[in-house]
Amino acid sequence: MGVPSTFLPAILIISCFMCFCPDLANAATGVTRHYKFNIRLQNVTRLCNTKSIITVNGKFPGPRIIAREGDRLVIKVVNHVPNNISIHWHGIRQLRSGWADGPAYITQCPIQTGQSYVYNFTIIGQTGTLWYHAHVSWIRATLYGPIIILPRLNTSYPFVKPYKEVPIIFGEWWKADTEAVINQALQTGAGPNNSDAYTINGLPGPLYNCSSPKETFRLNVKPGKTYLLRIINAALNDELFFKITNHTFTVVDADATYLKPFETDTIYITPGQTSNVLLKTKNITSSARFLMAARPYSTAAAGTFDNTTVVGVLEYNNHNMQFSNASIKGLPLPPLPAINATSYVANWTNKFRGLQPSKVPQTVDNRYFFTVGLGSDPCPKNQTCQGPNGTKFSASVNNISFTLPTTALLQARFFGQTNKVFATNFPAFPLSQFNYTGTPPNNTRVTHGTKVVVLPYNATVELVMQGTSILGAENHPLHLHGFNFYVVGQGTGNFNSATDPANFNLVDPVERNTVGVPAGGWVAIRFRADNPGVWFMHCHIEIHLSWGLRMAWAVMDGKLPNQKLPPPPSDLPKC
Ligand SMILES: *[C@@H]1O[C@H](CO)[C@@H](O)[C@H](O)[C@H]1NC(C)=O
Ligand SMILES: *[C@@H]1O[C@H](CO)[C@@H](O)[C@H](O)[C@H]1NC(C)=O
Ligand SMILES: *[C@@H]1O[C@H](CO)[C@@H](O)[C@H](O)[C@H]1NC(C)=O
Ligand SMILES: *[C@@H]1O[C@H](CO)[C@@H](O)[C@H](O)[C@H]1NC(C)=O
Ligand SMILES: *[C@@H]1O[C@H](CO)[C@@H](O)[C@H](O)[C@H]1NC(C)=O
Ligand SMILES: *[C@@H]1O[C@H](CO)[C@@H](O)[C@H](O)[C@H]1NC(C)=O
Ligand SMILES: *[C@@H]1O[C@H](CO)[C@@H](O)[C@H](O)[C@H]1NC(C)=O
Ligand SMILES: *[C@@H]1O[C@H](CO)[C@@H](O)[C@H](O)[C@H]1NC(C)=O
Ligand SMILES: *[C@@H]1O[C@H](CO)[C@@H](O)[C@H](O)[C@H]1NC(C)=O
Ligand SMILES: *[C@@H]1O[C@H](CO)[C@@H](O)[C@H](O)[C@H]1NC(C)=O
Ligand SMILES: *[C@@H]1O[C@H](CO)[C@@H](O)[C@H](O)[C@H]1NC(C)=O
Ligand SMILES: *[C@@H]1O[C@H](CO)[C@@H](O)[C@H](O)[C@H]1NC(C)=O
Ligand SMILES: [Cu+2]
Repeated sequence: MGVPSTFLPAILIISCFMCFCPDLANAATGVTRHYKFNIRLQNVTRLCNTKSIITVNGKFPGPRIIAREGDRLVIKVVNHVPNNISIHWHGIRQLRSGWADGPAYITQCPIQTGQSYVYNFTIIGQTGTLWYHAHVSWIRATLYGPIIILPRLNTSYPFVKPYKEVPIIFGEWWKADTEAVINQALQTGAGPNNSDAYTINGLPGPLYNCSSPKETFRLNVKPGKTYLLRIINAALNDELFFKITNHTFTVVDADATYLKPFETDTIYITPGQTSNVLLKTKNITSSARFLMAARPYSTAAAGTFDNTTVVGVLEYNNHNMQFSNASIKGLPLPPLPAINATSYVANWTNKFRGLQPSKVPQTVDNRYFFTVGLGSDPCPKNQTCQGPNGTKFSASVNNISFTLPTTALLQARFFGQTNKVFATNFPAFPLSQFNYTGTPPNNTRVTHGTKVVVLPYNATVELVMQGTSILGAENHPLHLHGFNFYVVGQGTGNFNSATDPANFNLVDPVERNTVGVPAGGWVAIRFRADNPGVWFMHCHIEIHLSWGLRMAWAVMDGKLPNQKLPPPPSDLPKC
């Protein structure tokens, strides 16, 4: 198992997903790895409740994709469920392969029931942990899994070689059908029902009612070894703190880019972010157990989000010891920061520095200032709405709540049907200015539209994203498709264009694909538009995305042949 997949039938490759493919260490680099994703319903029981969920190959969480930097991935996705499906390979740059990016109605029409689509792309210049997830409605609630990118052959990590590597994927579980939850919320205008549990690798742990001992994640470790935890926040709506009692971590990577390592006892991670951290185990010779726990960071009103705690167990020298919920509940919970610990989050973001010599653009061709935040829409005349003051919740960027088109933007662009599908006048600055982090104006009405920003090929972009306090200041983890960006600055309150840029880090900023716009603050990023296509940018809190906190960048082709987007594959789904 794990030899170049071209030598093996697909069925053998699938059985390899759950092991760690030891032979991959010797496999050539630059190979093509084939995967087949059958999207199927699967009955899964959690917390005494059995539910039919959408899965990849019947697995929850989905199977691991393992590749080396430089490899090509060819993933055939076959839709056997009643819902429309599309899959996003979150964080993969998709250089000149925008047709494989995945967001429904942005780069492709969804894969309809009974149809299939082959995602075909290479991994260029990225090593670490990324992930895949469905990118249509709330299907990603159960359809997600890790993408593990190993260094090129004969290249090693810039840190101690880990003894073992372990994915740690946080998720969010509803007993109800999540499609019903989001459809009801959009219909009534109210916030969605809270989730019932958080999960670690699909398991909620013993602090929830009716959790069976099998529903707890257990990590068995040996003493005195270094473990690489590949952490992914796949939760729909919640940023999380994560901690293990009496242990510390060394953070070495964020969103598949290397960091200047730093120590911490508490990880903070937003939906959409990934991070590799080293865990050095203690020199304990007897058997011992420690709790690992995660719970949210939020500044939203109490009751409007799931404030429960998921725990798993770190077990030393455990030779299949008997496991009871009671024995686990007796262990001390690691002391996590307060749920509203905004200062911890601000400090955390400040610790991130890129390891490699930075390619951050030193000069800027195009500057943008976007407000991001919540808002509300008036209730339709013949309806009663359950959002704030009888309105419907909404969310926007520069006061525009983005409407998904009925055909994919990238197809429209490629086939010259732009005018019918989207407008190119997305505003570079807010249309009306106000004290974004002060008392909001009483008219929070937003307009709706399908508008994009057009960028010339290779333009350097600086974007300041300013959080607003409309309906409450919250952190918004903004995710950009098709690029990594450099986080050059952040602050609280309103961005000051006269004084803040002087403090930008243009030396060693972190390079990533998802960054939190701080609650009641701002963040500044830079990137180079070197990837032709149409690239979605959105809040990775799924309910904010559903409410319209999303927009797109249309990056034009360059002059040379290798600066152009190739034509779409022949099996690209149609609307
Ligand atoms: C799930 O359970 C239901 C009810 O028991 C059953 O009808 C259905 O066939 C099951 N689905 C799968 C995929 O096993
Ligand atoms: C994937 O893309 C490459 C490069 O365009 C092409 O050579 C190859 O045939 C494609 N593979 C499949 C299965 O579509
Ligand atoms: C864990 O840390 C606490 C507080 O620092 C300490 O009292 C306790 O002895 C430690 N337990 C173990 C098993 O290391
Ligand atoms: C969680 O939220 C509920 C409802 O607002 C509240 O009663 C409870 O105290 C909160 N629990 C924690 C741990 O914050
Ligand atoms: C956090 O919440 C607590 C109550 O749970 C409150 O006393 C405190 O003022 C809040 N802190 C911040 C920074 O909002
Ligand atoms: C944030 O960092 C500052 C400066 O290092 C420190 O004084 C403060 O205690 C930190 N706050 C939190 C919540 O960690
Ligand atoms: C409200 O009116 C619209 C258009 O007239 C109609 O499509 C919709 O079904 C009505 N909704 C309700 C709840 O009556
Ligand atoms: C609802 O309306 C009242 C009275 O106009 C106002 O004081 C309050 O701030 C509004 N609440 C929201 C959430 O908009
Ligand atoms: C904006 O509002 C905040 C919070 O009320 C206040 O502290 C700040 O002074 C205001 N800024 C301006 C420029 O009015
Ligand atoms: C909204 O604000 C404007 C001016 O800021 C004021 O004239 C108007 O009365 C306010 N409306 C409500 C409903 O508070
Ligand atoms: C992109 O622009 C930079 C200058 O900003 C230039 O050095 C570089 O050659 C350009 N790259 C391409 C591929 O055009
Ligand atoms: C699936 O997508 C097609 C094409 O956009 C659309 O016409 C159809 O209504 C969708 N079906 C469902 C069940 O959402
Ligand atoms: Cu958001």
